[in-house]
Amino acid sequence: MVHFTAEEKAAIEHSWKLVNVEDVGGEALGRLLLVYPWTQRFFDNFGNLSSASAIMGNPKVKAHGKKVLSAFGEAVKNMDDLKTAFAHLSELHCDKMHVDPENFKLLGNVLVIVLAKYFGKEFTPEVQLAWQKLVAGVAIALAHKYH
Ligand code: HNI
Repeated sequence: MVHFTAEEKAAIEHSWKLVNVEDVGGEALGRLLLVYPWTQRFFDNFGNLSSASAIMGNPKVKAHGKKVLSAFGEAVKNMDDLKTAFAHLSELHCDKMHVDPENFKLLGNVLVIVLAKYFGKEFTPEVQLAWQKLVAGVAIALAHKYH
């Protein structure tokens, strides 16, 4: 299980307050679709994903990215028990969406990179490490109910 120090929790809680879930979530999902194009098959109802600018400007990508990143808000509130917090979403992604859980790690890593871009110098190595641990914990929790 991923364990967070008090400093890591404080760093995540502080930086989370500064995150615009629509901008960061939209960019993270957009980059996932661009960098790992096979992930596009889960979103075949999203319309035009034919180029980088189409993906990054697609309102459905933005809206869904916001939804996904908002769910990270639950992770920020439940750092001590991510498995319980994400049990329902894990079942949904397994049984309904059939998403290969490897993709959760990809999205998490893309998210850390996008956060680094938004925060710039404030994304110190300590803050970055805390976020890396959080996205890893979320990926594990989302994979937990797979069978
Ligand atoms: Ni994901 C729906 C959260 C990663 C594919 N996803 C959701 C919803 C949330 C969510 C919240 C809305 C559920 C509902 O309708 O009740 N997804 C998350 C989180 C991660 C994640 C926190 C973090 C790693 N999802 C991914 C990845 C993929 C993915 C990596 C595919 C590559 N998700 C989906 C699909 C849906 C979805 C597909 C349904 C979309 C739709 O049509 O509404």
